[in-house]
Amino acid sequence: GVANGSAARPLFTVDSPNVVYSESEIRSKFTYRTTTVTRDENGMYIATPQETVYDFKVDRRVPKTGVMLVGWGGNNGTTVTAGIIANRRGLVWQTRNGEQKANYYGSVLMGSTMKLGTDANTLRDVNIPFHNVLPMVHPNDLVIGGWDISGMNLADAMDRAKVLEPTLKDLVRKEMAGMIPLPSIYYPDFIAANQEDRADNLIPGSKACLAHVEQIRKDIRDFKAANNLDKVIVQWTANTERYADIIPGVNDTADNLLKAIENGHEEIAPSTVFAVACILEGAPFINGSPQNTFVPGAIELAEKHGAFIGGDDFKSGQTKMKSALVDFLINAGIKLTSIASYNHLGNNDGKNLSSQKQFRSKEISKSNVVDDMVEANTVLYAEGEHPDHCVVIKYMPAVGDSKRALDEYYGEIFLGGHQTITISNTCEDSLLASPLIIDLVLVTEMMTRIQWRAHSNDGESTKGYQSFHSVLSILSYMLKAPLTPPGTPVINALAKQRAALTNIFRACVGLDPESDMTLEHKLF
Ligand code: NAI
Ligand code: DG6
Repeated sequence: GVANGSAARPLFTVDSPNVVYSESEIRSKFTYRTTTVTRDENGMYIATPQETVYDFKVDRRVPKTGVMLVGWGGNNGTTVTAGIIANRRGLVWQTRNGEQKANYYGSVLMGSTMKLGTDANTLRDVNIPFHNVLPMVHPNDLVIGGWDISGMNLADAMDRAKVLEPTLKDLVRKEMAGMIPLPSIYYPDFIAANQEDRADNLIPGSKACLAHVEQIRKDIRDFKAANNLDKVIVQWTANTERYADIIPGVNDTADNLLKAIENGHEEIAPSTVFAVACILEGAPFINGSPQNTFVPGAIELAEKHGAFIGGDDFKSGQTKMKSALVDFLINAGIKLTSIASYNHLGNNDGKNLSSQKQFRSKEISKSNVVDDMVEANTVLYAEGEHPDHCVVIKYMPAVGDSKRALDEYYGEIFLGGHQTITISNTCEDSLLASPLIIDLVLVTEMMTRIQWRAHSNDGESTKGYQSFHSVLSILSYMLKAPLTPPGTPVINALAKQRAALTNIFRACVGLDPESDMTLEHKLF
């Protein structure tokens, strides 16, 4: 591994017998405290505190990491690429508001902090950048590449996207003109027919086959070798596909999926072919779009190979607000009874989503995001009761990437009163999504370097270290429809998702979860 950038310089060490540092590792012993609930014969709950002791092992050697984007020439692909170049080179450009410096605003890891603890003297919080909690890759050091069915170079593609200021584009144009997406696979039935005119950079063949899997694997290997990389993470930021039917014998198990690809079955989506190639190649694969890329066979294949996968659908604007606001309202005891969510946008994503089947994929991922919060509040909602919830998306070319999201939240307050909250949210969609792409890469890469083992009660049968589950639900904060290990619950509440990310990172350096009790300020 190559240690580089700010990632190599720790900001703190933990002074505890449970934490041991070596040149290459941080080892921590962490007591995980939970509560198990049962019921007695009268139906009374019995809550029993539980403790499990885990060892965590973090590889401190920061690898040289590459990211390959499927859909590299799209709005997100070009914007995140220009953004990383701008940050790496410390660019400053003129706008009508004055000078603008490159930044990573909108990235949890690069733009937010975590409370490390309380200052021993002043009793004030000591906060450190999230990025410095564990030895992470710095986004400036990422090498970017990828595929697109459009062969346009990234400089022209950035013009096509109409997201960035001309003054910034001028500064990155030369570097981006030399970036040309690799040819990709295109099965026209999966994306809108209105995308056909940009499909000029194709690997031959219009349905799944093993040759496609092999070509993608080779592309990853070649990219890794050409850039002298230790690791490659792949992300789907290509067009939203329609849902694939789940067909027994075709995509329901790992073996059937591989056979179906070999037999050229027409129900295997390009994104699933990419996922399979990445799983077989050992490159983590994240799906930033809403379709069901991870059919059961793909999840089983990832589990079999111990490969990391994550998804689905970047949670950038309307849904991020929703998963924070609904959590707040329902936890405030307000009975939300309807959520009307309307969007219009004019970029290529909007054009693709103007087709019914692709819209349907997005409608699903945008609609299930309040279920866990509603279900958790048994005071306000009877079993099976739900607020009305509808999602509308319209294509309005004139507004380009500047998406408008209009939401009305309507709820019942004290004694039959009502509260109506309306939100109008306007912002460049790709400027919101790009930092999420970065966070997803950084967290995923970090997860490849963390191992754990659980202590058995007798200490004798403690098994060796292993990785986290293949399905990285720790990525939930960045995703609208979080994929979780089969049979485990989906958490949509934004605060819980952030707490999981924060506290897992803390555990890896032997720090307890941030409880926010601040007893030191309350008990004198
Ligand atoms: P875009 O339409 O500008 O870019 C998609 C790119 O994918 C295009 O360049 C297209 O040529 C390419 N493409 C299509 N099929 C491909 C294939 N099989 N292989 C390789 N390339 C292929 O869209 P944008 O705005 O960049 O969004 C990308 C995806 O991310 C969409 O699915 C969108 O729904 C999703 N998303 C975007 C968010 C945002 O805020 N911008 C948030 C959440 C999700
Ligand atoms: C219209 O909603 C287009 C979509 O692609 C979204 O802009 C994108 O999925 C972001 O969604 P959200 O709900 O996180 O703003």
